[in-house]
Amino acid sequence: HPMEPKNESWSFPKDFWWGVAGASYQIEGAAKADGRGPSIWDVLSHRVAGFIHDNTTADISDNNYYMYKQDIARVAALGVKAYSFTLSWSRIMPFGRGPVNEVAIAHYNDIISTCIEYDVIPMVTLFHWDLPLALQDTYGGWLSENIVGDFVAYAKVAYAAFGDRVDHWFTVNEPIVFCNDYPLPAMYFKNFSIPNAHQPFLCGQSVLLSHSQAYQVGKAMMPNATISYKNNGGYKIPQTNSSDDALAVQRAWDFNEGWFSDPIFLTGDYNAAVKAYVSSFLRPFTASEKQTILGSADSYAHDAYTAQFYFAPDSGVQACIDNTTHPLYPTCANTSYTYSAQDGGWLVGAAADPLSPWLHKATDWLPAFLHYLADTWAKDLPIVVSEFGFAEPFESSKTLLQDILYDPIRSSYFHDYMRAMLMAMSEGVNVVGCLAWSLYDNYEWATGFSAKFGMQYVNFTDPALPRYYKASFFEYARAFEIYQEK
Ligand code: GBH
Repeated sequence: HPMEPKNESWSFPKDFWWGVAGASYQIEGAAKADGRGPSIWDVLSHRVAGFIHDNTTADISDNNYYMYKQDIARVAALGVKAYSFTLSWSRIMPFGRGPVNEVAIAHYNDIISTCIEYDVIPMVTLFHWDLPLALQDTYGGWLSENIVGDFVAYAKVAYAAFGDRVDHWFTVNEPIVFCNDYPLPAMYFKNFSIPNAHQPFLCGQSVLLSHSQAYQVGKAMMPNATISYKNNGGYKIPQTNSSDDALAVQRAWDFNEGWFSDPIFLTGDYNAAVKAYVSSFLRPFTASEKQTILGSADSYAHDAYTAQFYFAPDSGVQACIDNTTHPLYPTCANTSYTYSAQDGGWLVGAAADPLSPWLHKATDWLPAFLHYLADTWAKDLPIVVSEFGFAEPFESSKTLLQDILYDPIRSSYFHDYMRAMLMAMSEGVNVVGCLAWSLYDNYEWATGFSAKFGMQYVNFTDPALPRYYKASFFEYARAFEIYQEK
């Protein structure tokens, strides 16, 4: 990776795009409208007792399905250059495969035309966790390689319908997260008698095959498009300089980012650590599959929110054992890591369970993080920060509108994030765009509506669901007023 200073002016180049992101199930609502088929998230939110922290569903959420025109207008009004959204697979293909729902195609066509009308670049993700229920019921969803053909067929429908106007595509969002979510709650989804400990890796295998084939098909249909997938994970910092802690950090990279990025960016196959774990139960990739997987991305896209400290357990970093009796998947991925914000002097976000606050304002580590991604995987490919954002502490307990709209910690997160990104760019890291999560408060998966990532507040108690800009949105926009080359 050539480390020539490329950007000594500490400004974003003219063609740098900064945007905002949201995802289908989290924002659309209209869960039963216009022929949408159910997804696994309809089951998780409606049927699985205790699964959603505040017992809410996303049946209505931001009602973006009906309010997208004003949503895009509000984003454009602040000068935002890109809008990243997801297609709902089960809206387009209600059964995950077979008939295409033309009403859904017309809907997304209008979202895309509206973006273009407002001079906002549309960026499309094909899959952000809301798997068509029919595919889960029929063959276990991502657990089965049957999904590969169905995903590629769905991708083709999307490319054919939208590829004339959409140049930026992400196949899947955060496979580390949705694959580790297997097994799904056993009472609510058919049990295919696959050991729990194997399920995440069967999913990972299907993802690598699906992504890489969808990439090839996409490039054949849209030679000028940029196609990638979204990685995720915090920067991993060793707690001490011991060799055991260094091993713990490497283990974490290997079983998280490296699980997908090593095959796609480096070798066409799993890294040695993952391979040792999966070889007894996963078939090896064929030579031609490896060839398809290797290089199947035009950029390195990473959802880069935060950083965490990692350390080895007292017993040292042990070999990963295929423990099929483990109640859940064995956490080969994690060895041990601490969420202790004290170690980094970081502010802690309100994002999750107070016992596992994964989100820290660790923007001071971002330059090192971006260098690591560039040196390890991206090499000469551009880097896209495909999500980043912060949940303002105590926001949920505020009652006055003026207080809700004043979010100084999220504002300083965005401000410092921009500066840290510029620092890395000044040192030669080629970041071409960033997408802030999120355009407004939305359905935060298992946390329901209790964690808020929005740069706009949505009053969910008012049926009109009015939107209001928070201070952080102005701060984000201001960074580009100041730092973007004119
Ligand atoms: C993103 O994932 C998602 O793409 C997006 O949909 C989501 O709204 C956004 O983050 C904000 O959360 O609670 O300690 O068990 C970021 C990666 C993976 C981080 C799951 C939180 C749960 C950690 N996320 N993780 S914990």
